[in-house]
Amino acid sequence: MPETELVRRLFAADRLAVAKAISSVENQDERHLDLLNSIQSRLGNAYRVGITGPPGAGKSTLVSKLAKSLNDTGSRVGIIAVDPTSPFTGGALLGDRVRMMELSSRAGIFVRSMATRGSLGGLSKTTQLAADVLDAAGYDFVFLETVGVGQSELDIVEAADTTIVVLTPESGDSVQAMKAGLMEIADLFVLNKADRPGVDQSYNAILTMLQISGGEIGRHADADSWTPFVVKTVASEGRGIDEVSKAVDKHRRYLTDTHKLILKRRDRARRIVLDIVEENLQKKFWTEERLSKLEDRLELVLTNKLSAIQLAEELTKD
Ligand SMILES: Nc1nc2c(ncn2[C@@H]2O[C@H](COP(=O)(O)OP(=O)(O)O)[C@@H](O)[C@H]2O)c(=O)[nH]1
Ligand SMILES: [Mg+2]
Repeated sequence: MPETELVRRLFAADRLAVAKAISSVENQDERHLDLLNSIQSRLGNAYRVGITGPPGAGKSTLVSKLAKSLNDTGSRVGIIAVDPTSPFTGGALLGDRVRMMELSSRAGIFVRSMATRGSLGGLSKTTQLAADVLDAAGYDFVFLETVGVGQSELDIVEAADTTIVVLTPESGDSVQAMKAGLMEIADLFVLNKADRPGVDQSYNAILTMLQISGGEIGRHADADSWTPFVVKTVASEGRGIDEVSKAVDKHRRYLTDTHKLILKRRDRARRIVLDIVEENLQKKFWTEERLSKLEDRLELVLTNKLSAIQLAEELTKD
């Protein structure tokens, strides 16, 4: 498909064009820059929601239920699932596939799973650009699902307007979440698997960690700071999905009313420019000559004749 044709069909939300455009940015092929330039004027309408949390917490289940519910009321929804933990193995995958196929059969829902290995450049950048493609194609919501295990995954959800952290009553979930730095990034907590024992303890543990009491949840409408919601759900049965939708909507209104959405998007744009500049500089810097110099001189570092810092200085000096 020639590029102009691809863009035309992308704007018409042609699914094949959407898929091709995402592959193009994912692989950074020869036309991806032209493509990104062409879609720029169409960006900014999609609302981006990041979903993270421990593996198996029910993120995919929640996202698919949310997507269906939003689609039922006329919204078009794009989903990007990034799974850095073995995307092609494991028991959960078959379920994921089935769920995705079921979702993808709806005209207003587009699902894309992104491999993390082999993607060039920063994963968070690739994910954002893929979200841009969906934005340009007119999707009203873009969900970004990722396992909350490391910094790069956190970067992905920070590319979102609203970030949902999914936890379960399973032992230690909230402690793990705190360790992984998930507590700070959540605008909204979903305590999923509320059909399991220990829900109330977990609920209270989250409130304690957030240092809020039940009465304070959502008490922020015109305040300058946001207090995260904690919503209990049974995603597999569709329970609590509407509450999650409402909470996302409330956070969205909060961001809009306080003009924080525009600041967030400004930060995001800055970060992506910084990422790309860094990548470009690296690409330019690592010439064959410098790479071989690095290899040659490493011997000196290993024999303690030169420190790593000195070698780095040598390389960057000329
Ligand atoms: N009991 C129970 N199981 C659930 C619930 N939500 C999801 N599950 C199941 O938990 C497993 C993992 O769900 P999945 O959405 O793939 O989790 P993810 O790894 O966080 O995306 C699946 O077998 C789901 O059917 C829930 O609310 N209650
Ligand atoms: Mg999943």
